Amino acid sequence: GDGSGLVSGDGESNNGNSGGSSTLRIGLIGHGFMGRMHSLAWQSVGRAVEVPLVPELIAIAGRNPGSVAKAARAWGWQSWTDDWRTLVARDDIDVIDITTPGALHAEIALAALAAGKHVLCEKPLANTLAEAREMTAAAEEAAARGVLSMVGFNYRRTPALALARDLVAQGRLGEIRHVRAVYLQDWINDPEFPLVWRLRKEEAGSGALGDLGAHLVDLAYFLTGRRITGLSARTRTFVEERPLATSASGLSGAAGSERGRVTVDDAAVFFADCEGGALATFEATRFAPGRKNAMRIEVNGSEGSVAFDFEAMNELQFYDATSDAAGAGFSRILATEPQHPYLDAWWPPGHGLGYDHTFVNQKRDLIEAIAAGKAPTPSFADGLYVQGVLAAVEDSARNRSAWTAVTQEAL
Ligand code: SOE
Repeated sequence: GDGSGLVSGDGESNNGNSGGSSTLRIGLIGHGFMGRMHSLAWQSVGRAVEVPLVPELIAIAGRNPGSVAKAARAWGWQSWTDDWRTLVARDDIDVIDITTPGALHAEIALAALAAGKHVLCEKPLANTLAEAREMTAAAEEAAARGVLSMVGFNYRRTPALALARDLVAQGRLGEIRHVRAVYLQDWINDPEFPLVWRLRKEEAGSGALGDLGAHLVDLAYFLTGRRITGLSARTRTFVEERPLATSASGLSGAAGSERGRVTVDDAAVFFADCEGGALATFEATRFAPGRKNAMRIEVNGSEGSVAFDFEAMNELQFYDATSDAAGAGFSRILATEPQHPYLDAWWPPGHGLGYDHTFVNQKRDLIEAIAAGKAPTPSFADGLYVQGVLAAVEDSARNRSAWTAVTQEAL
């Protein structure tokens, strides 16, 4: 089925600027938690922030016709379909935004790039290293035709983290020695929590590793500009069987009476060597009671440190080791001021941003890149690098190896 007619009946586009050269026509694939975030962001970016091209929400695709039709209405899409291929084939769409489970990323991205659409693909880029390689090769070939692509590591767009990156880039931390990164959640701590898609390898690729660890690996690189060259890892699945899900949405679901096997990791821990001699440690888990979205990252350099916790996402802790010892201490920078990254476009000083705004900032960066014809970051090649690290973690954990090199191909 499909809803190729307008869901709103009045025939007007939602920005009043339909078809003009100043619009960017979007097709979104996926209508889960990420589909909702991306819909909100595409809707609001042209209103909240000044952008050179205003997005037009042309169509949304999802596999369940009932809920995709509902999503189209609720989230402001002009039409819907239960077959993503029709979106890729439409000539009134400029950008394909992929928010499906990882199992579909490669197939959709390859089809969209071949059809000449710009692509935004959620993280992690793919479910396997082989898929990520193929996608990156296709993205590089498409870039030569002016077709751009980006992988959706949204946390790069948190103002406090972008500020941390600027401080490192300005040399305020001196020589980088440590990256200490953890991503802690607790939403599957209950062994009766159902077997949702994020717990099945064929859909998600991996568990806490790819869902949470991927963000940390990307951020360690984003903050320091250094990549991981080798690592040692352990992964664990604490609850091996769970009730099958009878319905699921976002990070919740209803449990049935039958049970099935969890086929992904519940937690991953690894330590790594980075380019330039820094040492990094990582921990990703969904079994940390009380930690809801505690993505914490600290960087220590010869001249100072920065520390961040997403549960206080508007704050950055900064320690300047070169300042007068008697007065030294971590300062708490509120990254809410117009001179901080992204804040030029938002509220008056001090009002702060939330999780959803990281996606609005992401759309802003992508739109600006497309308008300028410049490659956006993070690129598919950056996503491939992360995938190479995830694969090395899995290899190391499987073989209990003391050391696993990160494939140079991905570097
Ligand atoms: C669920 O663990 C989740 O929504 C992840 O999929 C996101 O990538 C992370 O940002 C928040 O938690």
